[in-house]
Amino acid sequence: PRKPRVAVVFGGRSSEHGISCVTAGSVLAAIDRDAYDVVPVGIATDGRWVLEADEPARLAIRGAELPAVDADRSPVALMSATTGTDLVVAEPTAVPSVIGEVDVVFPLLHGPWGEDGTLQGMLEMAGVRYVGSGVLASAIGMDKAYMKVVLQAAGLPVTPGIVVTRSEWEHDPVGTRTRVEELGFPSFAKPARAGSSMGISKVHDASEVEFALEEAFRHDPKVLVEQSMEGAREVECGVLGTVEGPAETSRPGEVRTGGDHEFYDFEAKYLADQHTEIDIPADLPADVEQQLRAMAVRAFDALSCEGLARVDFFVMPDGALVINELNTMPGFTPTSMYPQMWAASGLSYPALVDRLVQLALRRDTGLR
Ligand code: G1L
Repeated sequence: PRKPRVAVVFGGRSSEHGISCVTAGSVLAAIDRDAYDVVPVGIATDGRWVLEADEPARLAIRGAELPAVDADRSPVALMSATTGTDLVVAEPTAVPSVIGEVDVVFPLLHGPWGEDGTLQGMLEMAGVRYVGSGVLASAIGMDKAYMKVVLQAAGLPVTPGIVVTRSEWEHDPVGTRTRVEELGFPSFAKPARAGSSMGISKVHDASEVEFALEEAFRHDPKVLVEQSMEGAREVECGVLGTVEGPAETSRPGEVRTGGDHEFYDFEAKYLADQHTEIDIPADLPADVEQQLRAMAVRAFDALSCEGLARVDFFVMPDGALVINELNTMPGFTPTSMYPQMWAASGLSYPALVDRLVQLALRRDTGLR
């Protein structure tokens, strides 16, 4: 029988274009070529889908320079191996190179419009299996405000917070300010939907509310203000789906940010920053680790996640656990937290990639 054809789709029209390309380079280098037929598909920053070069090395970081998809390469059309549906229709004038039927898409990006769930929806419509969470979990995973609602409804401990919209701030600045003050200081103002940690700032007192909200509104008209969990440690946990039965968890890892970094920012997260130290496995009492791992699976299930998720916790000085957030599309280079936590749990990066593709191949598309 022919090998399953895996399309690694990356790039995209989001601020995380470069990170996505670097991640694709890692996946392309690690995926088992004896088991799969691999096709690299790039989405340029202008939204064009192209057949990328199968050269993992080209997609590496050079100095501080992030790689990008080459929009001048030939346009590409993907077709579902199950339904025969064309996935991408190039401009009418372009003659796309049809790469043939695709069995699985490995979507290494946020949705084509910078919002998650969109690409997953397109794949659902066409009947193509894909790695990772479906439409709903991907969309919730992208919206910190809805994520809190869902986690809280499942009885999981979350950081107290409020949602502030730009229109509320414009029409009722006094009322908005009061709500932020009632939440207490210090707090964090965060864009509710953003691919990364950009636009987040710490609000130490009432004098900083305006600046923090304006800064966050630059990224999203919906902002979440959350109490700062002072004195908490930041501990993350990898969750990985199984073919049957409950999802599995990795050993947890701790993220320690240096003094001048008020939060685990974009740079620290993606570009191996000197100010950030990671500790895997995290130094936690056995009972706290056990509780944290059980809670990570509950969070994964609360959002109906599939495939994988990274669940981020605050561990309070008394050992109490609070969920900070869940990421359905975590950093995924071999040095990123999620793959590192699995490596420390006995699952190598190539084995992790293979497990995710295998889970996707077994996915029920509802067809046939
Ligand atoms: F497909 C997976 F496995 F679900 C998946 C998708 C996306 C894993 C990790 C990611 N991560 C990224 O795409 C990114 C962090 C490089 C940019 Cl959002």
